[in-house]
Amino acid sequence: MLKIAIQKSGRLYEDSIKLLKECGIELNNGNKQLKTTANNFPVEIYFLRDDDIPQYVYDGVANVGIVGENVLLEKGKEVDIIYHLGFGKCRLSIAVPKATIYNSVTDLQGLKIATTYSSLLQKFLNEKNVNAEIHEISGSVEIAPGIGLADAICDLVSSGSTLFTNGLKEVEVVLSSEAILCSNKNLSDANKNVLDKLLLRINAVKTAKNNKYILLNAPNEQLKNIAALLPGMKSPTIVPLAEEGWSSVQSVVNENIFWEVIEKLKALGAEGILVVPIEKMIM
Ligand code: PRT
Ligand code: ZN
Repeated sequence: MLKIAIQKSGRLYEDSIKLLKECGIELNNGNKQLKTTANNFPVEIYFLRDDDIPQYVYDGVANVGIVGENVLLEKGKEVDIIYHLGFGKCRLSIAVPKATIYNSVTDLQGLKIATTYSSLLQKFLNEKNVNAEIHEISGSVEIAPGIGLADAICDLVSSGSTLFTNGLKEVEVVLSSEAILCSNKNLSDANKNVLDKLLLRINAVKTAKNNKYILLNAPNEQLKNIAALLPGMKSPTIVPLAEEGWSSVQSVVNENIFWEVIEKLKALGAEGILVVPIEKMIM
């Protein structure tokens, strides 16, 4: 049984559950309990505060965990990061009141910075050779400058609207973060085996999301050029159409180069282009 720790509630909860579901893992009986099992995969899911997940994985109470990289690195627990999951994206940033003149990191010298991430902030300041006073607080960091508690803050930012509404501006990024899957360093062979199966599924889900299935009609004289644009997983499938001189081309195209490829395909005379989402993709 592979024990997986996920956040009990909060920003990572929904995406963690969704990922397990997309991996075909059906959890038993709801979520508001401490733990649950799946009826079709040998895992046990522990629902925990995100701050506790690194410790639990380190201790081996859970074998693996889904947690923000920011939390894991702040706690400094020696566990392996095995997958960047692509959700819960944010950055740990330093922000100062809008009116503060800020040119470079040396402007932080001597300031008082409020944060819940004192360890990551201290590391950043050391790397930059800046001496600043870290004031550790447990929450509502963004109001610290407004109430005279600090000159600057170091907190998580995603859209930036919290900083904006509190009259602050982002001046340094300490860390870019997203949810990660981390693992205890000493997994049993049986658990390694389950983890490998889980990783294969996660990979299939994530790769599918980054790719689209594409079907189009191509004039035969351009088939070579069009096929070169669509290498797909091995090579494109090419089938002759009933109409002489035309073929149907089917392949897979990466999201990152998608529009660029579409423009080129059109320029080469491709017609009737259909783009279809892929549910799972196993390379
Ligand atoms: O109860 P528990 O301890 O488990 O949860 P929590 O309240 O400590 O954490 P939670 O659920 O708020 O966040 C969990 C994880 O989500 C974090 O550790 C990050 O890895 C990730 N994440 C992604 C974020 C954000 N984006 C985020 N924007 N965590 C917090 N925020 C907060 C930020 O602290 C600030 O208050 O949102 C505000 C800023 O958001 P914007 O959009 O206004 O910039
Ligand atoms: Zn927390």
